[in-house]
Amino acid sequence: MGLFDRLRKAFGGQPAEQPEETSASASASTALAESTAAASASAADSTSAAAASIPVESGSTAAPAAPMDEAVSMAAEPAPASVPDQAVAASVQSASASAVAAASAAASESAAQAAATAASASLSAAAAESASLSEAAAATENTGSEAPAEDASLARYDKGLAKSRTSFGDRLNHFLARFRSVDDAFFDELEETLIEGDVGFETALKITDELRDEVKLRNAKKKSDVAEVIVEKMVDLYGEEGAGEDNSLHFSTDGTPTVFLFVGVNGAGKTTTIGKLAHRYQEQGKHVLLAAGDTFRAGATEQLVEWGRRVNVPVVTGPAESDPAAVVYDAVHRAKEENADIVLVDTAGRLQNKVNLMNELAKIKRVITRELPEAPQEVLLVLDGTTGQNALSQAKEFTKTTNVTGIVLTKLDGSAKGGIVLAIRNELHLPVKLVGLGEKMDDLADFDPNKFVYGLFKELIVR
Ligand SMILES: Nc1nc2c(ncn2[C@@H]2O[C@H](COP(=O)(O)OP(=O)(O)OP(=O)(O)O)[C@@H](O)[C@H]2O)c(=O)[nH]1
Ligand SMILES: [Mg+2]
Repeated sequence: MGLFDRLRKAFGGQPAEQPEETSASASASTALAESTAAASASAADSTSAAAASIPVESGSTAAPAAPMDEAVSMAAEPAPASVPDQAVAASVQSASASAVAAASAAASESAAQAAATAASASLSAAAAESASLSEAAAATENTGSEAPAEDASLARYDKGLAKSRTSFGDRLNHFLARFRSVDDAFFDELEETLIEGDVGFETALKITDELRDEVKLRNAKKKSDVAEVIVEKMVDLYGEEGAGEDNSLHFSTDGTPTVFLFVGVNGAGKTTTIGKLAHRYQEQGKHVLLAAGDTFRAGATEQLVEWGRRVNVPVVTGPAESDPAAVVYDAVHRAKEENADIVLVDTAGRLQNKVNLMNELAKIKRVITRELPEAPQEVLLVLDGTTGQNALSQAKEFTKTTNVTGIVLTKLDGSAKGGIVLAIRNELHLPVKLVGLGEKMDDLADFDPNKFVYGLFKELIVR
């Protein structure tokens, strides 16, 4: 079973045959439209259009939406592990809808928390049905003290991906509205639509090629059938490419301090991500140190020091324009002496030129490994999620010279280019490990691939 079917099984179902589920499904669409309305009126229109227009052709019947408080109370009852699929799916949908509605309507904190917690519990139950989803559930359990952040992230994913979802759904709908028959011109245009949707060039070609055969094979003529095959292909390809992918952050195994090195072009969000992560580990009671390895840009050290002050974590600094590797050496040395748990190393996004930057990063890495042979446990490439294809080219550039272990995708809260996640996996084969969902210290979430892809294609998966 491909990822598409597994997600549909976990999150969706057959609305027309199951009255209860139909109302849960309708409430999901309603909640989504409401949440988007809060962000932008025109976006809400197109989101409901995207939610309505494709399923209408598939023959699903509209049903009155469940009142929001009813949906919340449904969500408040976590599904037992052995409940049938349909019930789980209904419960997941309503819980997810409630979480979005509660968050977007700025309802009381506790309501949002309750809905998110219930959604997470139901998700775990539903996840037992599929291998990849149960991995996600296991990862959630393993995070232990990070669990509350994980729960709250469910509502944030929905909200954070609203723009990307609308943008992609719109594009697909506009495209489908233009074609009359499934011919060569159709596939050429589809290819362009997918590239514009930031799924990546190679991915767009691959999907279109596979689609030619699949559409013929299934004799798909109706627009809704073709749309389904398109999304199914995208989700399944994403699922296949992610087999064995490890989205977790790695820590030292021998009791020595863990070191995470952050790299990426200027403005991507390195310093901000370090501040957020420092906050996370500090809250967990870990001994955290920050290393101000960007001595090049004026104000960069001060920016990290300010983050350190805000989240109550010490920062190791050096004079302006001094050797960044010396600052990092000091930080690692201090971490060893103090028996610190984790060192987060900031680096410059730009030096005199690209070669200097790459050489500098290599030198910093050597200094770390000389002091701590297992470290750095992570070299995290920070990419600005609003830049789409540009982020992908940057990533290709960095990975040529630096041994990147994972991606941090920032600014998803304001991005319409969430589709870049498909391209990162399919073309770079690097795991996204963290996502930035705002500028504040709590606006960072562990990346959950299945929740993400569900958030991106929600209306097209849940039918
Ligand atoms: N909305 C939003 N803004 C973010 C996010 N992450 C970072 N930013 C903002 O992006 C801007 C640049 O972030 P920095 O952390 O300074 O980027 P940097 O990679 O350290 O940049 P240099 O130090 O110039 O190399 C800041 O205004 C941040 O507040 C995010 O997840 N969401
Ligand atoms: Mg910085």
